[in-house]
Amino acid sequence: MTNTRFALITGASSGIGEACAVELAKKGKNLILLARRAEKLESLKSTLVKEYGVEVLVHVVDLVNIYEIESFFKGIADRDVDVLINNAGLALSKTPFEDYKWEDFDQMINVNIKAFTRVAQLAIPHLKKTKGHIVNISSIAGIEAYEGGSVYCASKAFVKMISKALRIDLIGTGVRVTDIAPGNVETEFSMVRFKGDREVADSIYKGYAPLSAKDIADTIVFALSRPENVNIEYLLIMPTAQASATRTHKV
Ligand code: 8X3
Repeated sequence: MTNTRFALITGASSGIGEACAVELAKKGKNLILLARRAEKLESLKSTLVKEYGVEVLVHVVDLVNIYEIESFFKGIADRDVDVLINNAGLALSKTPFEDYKWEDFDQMINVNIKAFTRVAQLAIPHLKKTKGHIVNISSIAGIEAYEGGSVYCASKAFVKMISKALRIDLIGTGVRVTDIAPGNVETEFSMVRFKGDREVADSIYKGYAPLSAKDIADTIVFALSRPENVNIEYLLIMPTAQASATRTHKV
């Protein structure tokens, strides 16, 4: 990891994205951080610049708008990006398929599938130039469907399969592709899914030790720091007390 190169992180203002920004900054990595929330990005930037002396560029991008993604990439055309952490994604609600609000399906498809795909596509020329590394964040939901999870689970299966396809399409370029699939990580994820219902959101993480965003970020830093001939292709990471998407031992 050299100093003129940048790691690009989507969904960088909280959770796994923010933790990746922190852990990479600790390693001296320059960062390009994307999110919707300007204040959170600015405050993260000032902490990272002060604490670790890295260069941090922040961009407020609404990933639902593909034109904003395209215009962002035009703006960083002369930057050397050698890491993409394609992290932005969300679940909205946990509801039987037929009762789901279309707007929730639409939002998940827009962010988890469409934006995810366009970001990866536009990052690839950078990564080919730098022989870089794409880290896609999927989920245990990408390999196990569960009640009320329909489109969210399907969107994460999409991430898993695109990751595999990218490995094939990028073979011979030196670009590495890693799919990190977390289980229960205590972040804003559940507050977003349950639309601000703190009690329900907290109940997801009660009675056992869930993963922290840092646990995932540490693993990502490990994958990124392997020698060039080593591609960690897929890692499923769960709390010790979680054995499947629907089986968590709580006390
Ligand atoms: C987050 C984990 O099990 O809530 O992707 O889908 S889960």
